[in-house]
Amino acid sequence: MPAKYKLSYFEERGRAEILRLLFAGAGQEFEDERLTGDSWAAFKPNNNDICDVQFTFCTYKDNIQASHVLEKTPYGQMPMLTIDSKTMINQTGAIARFIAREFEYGKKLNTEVLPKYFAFMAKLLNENGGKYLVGSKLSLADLAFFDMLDKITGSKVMGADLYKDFDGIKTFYENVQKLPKIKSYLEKRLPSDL
Ligand SMILES: N[C@@H](CCC(=O)N[C@@H](CS)C(=O)NCC(=O)O)C(=O)O
Repeated sequence: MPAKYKLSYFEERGRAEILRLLFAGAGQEFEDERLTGDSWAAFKPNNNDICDVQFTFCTYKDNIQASHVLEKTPYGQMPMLTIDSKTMINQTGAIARFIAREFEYGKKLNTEVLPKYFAFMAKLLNENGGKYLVGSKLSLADLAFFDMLDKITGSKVMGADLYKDFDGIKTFYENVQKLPKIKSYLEKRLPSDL
């Protein structure tokens, strides 16, 4: 049976909006619970006996405990995602990553969104001679595009075929890497996963 999702947050878009958008973009139904005043006060714990707060991801196997525990949010904050009335996830980033994984956002980005975007960028590059996006020297546009490529090149989610069908974009990426001032910066910069 497909899972049932309940997203709890205040009436605002706030931190929950990216999560609502992720569900909407995946075409996935979810209960969009909006809490205010007393209903939030009842959901927010006033002591630490709710669940093991060391964990962002709490699953309750015991139904009696679950029905008691699921009346409250573990950290006393929202957004909060409840799955099948038995698993609660809090922390916006953790919920977003969970939804993206569940609905294969990485895959769609790679197979559907990126090729369209790359085709557009390849056309721009081509029309401008292939080396820079605008004009005849390095600009903000080039570095913004380079930075995006740099973040996704080598990403496991994007896959090894990232530049398949887009030689011009690969060449652009490598050319910017080789520009002497950029090269010397890249050689010294600190490692980072993001
Ligand atoms: N680190 C948390 C922060 C969550 C947070 O600050 N939630 C606020 C609303 S944006 C909240 O629940 N405030 C009500 C309260 O603390 O009683 C996340 O990223 O989800």
